[in-house]
Amino acid sequence: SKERQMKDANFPLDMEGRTFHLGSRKGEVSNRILSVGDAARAQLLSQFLKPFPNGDPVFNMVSSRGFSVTTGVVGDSDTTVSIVTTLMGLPNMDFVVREARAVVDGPMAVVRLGTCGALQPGTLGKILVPAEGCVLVHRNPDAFIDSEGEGLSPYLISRPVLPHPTLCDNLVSELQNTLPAGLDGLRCGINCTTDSFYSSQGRTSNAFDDRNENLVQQVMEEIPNAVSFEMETFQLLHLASCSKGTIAAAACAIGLAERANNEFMSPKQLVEMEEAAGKAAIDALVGFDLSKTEL
Ligand code: R1P
Ligand code: URA
Repeated sequence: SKERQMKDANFPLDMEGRTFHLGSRKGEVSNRILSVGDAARAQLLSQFLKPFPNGDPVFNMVSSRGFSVTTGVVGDSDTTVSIVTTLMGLPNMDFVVREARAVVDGPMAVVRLGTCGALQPGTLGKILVPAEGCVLVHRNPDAFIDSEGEGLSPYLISRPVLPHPTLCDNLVSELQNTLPAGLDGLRCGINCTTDSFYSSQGRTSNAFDDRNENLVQQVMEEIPNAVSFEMETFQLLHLASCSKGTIAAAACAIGLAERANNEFMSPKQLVEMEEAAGKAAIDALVGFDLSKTEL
């Protein structure tokens, strides 16, 4: 609750050793984490987690900030996975990765299963995998200052960060096995993480000065193999690459909305894909050798 007494302003923990935002403590989070955006996806995929061999039930908690952690054993294995709801955007992924890292001992593997805007024609409903990397597309506020912004680009595109190659390969082969359309159901390329669902994904609005009418075209010209727009993967892959070899990360996202023709998946199709891709992501985590997080 809000009344928790915290200690250590540099990395706050409460008196029970719980982190400030994710709200978990040692023993509650597995070394293998499936990060999903929302509570409904976490709930759907918790069907793949079973009670612990000692009889303890599947662990579940929701923090005061709305993050949830569900930890259990996968199938007949004795391997645990935690499903964490990461909510939306770069700062929330930062909380999840840093605060999970703080309460887990040893190497970690994290896979994100999200939804995304599908950039390539004909990829609505496919799973888009940033096997070739992930860039950050973000608004450049300086460009919007009337007196000083002239000549500055209103949106900036970072260089790509890469997923962990073995974890990403595991994910692709599990997806191939699990998706109804097999290989046809997925497309690999570059993902673009953005700092807005709206402006930096090229959604236009009369309510704001966004200068983004040509942004999708610019992204596709600069990154011809861009497959998706979403809002967290860059932060996950970037932090993993800065984790001193302790975190392996990979990601995939369901093409929920196709940008070229403005089509949306139906809720029923979305649940089917979440279930298939979620199973694949969990199996990819279970099959990953944690001693190989270092690149
Ligand atoms: C925007 O609607 C949200 O959907 C995508 C974006 O990354 C953003 O978080 O992912 P999730 O479905 O995982 O939330
Ligand atoms: N998530 C996003 O970030 N963008 C989309 O268009 C759909 C889902």
